[in-house]
Amino acid sequence: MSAPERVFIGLGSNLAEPTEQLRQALHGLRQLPATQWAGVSGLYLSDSLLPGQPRYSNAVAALDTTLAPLALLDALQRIENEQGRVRAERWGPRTLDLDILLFGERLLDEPRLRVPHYQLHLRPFVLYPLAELVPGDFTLADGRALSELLRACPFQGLERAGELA
Ligand code: PH2
Ligand code: MG
Ligand code: MG
Repeated sequence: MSAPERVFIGLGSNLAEPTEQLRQALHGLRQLPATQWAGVSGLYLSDSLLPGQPRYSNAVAALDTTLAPLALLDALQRIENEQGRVRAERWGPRTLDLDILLFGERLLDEPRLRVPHYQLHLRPFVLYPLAELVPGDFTLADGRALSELLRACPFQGLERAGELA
């Protein structure tokens, strides 16, 4: 059997009691096959990147998995669908968004999946929770130091609102 890889999942919700959606999603993540729980960040609240939408609840979870990347993506999309995700418009409000941010040391550029997540460096609601789960000198698979990404992406507009688990 292949060795497990550490993956980081970004969770987001801005509909139907967003923080409860995240808690329910964590439950779903704990049930994934071939996958061990490795931790979750605190809860973060922020305005949507798109104006006029409800505020978001966000967090990042860490998992160790032997699933292949696209099998993990399928499983995450099943959890999104189970929690009532409707794919009406790109970047529309959503009950649950589960994004694969990092997948071990892999660099993936496939039609369904780009890893590291293509906008990770622009999103304080991803970078700051991620930083809670890794050592201070953490480097992404593409060589970028997380400390540099944090320096370039201020904690602006972000509110840390306690623990999720
Ligand atoms: N996700 C988006 C668009 N805008 N804004 C916040 N604060 N948090 C998100 O997760 C988010 C967003 C599309 O994925
Ligand atoms: Mg998504
Ligand atoms: Mg997203």
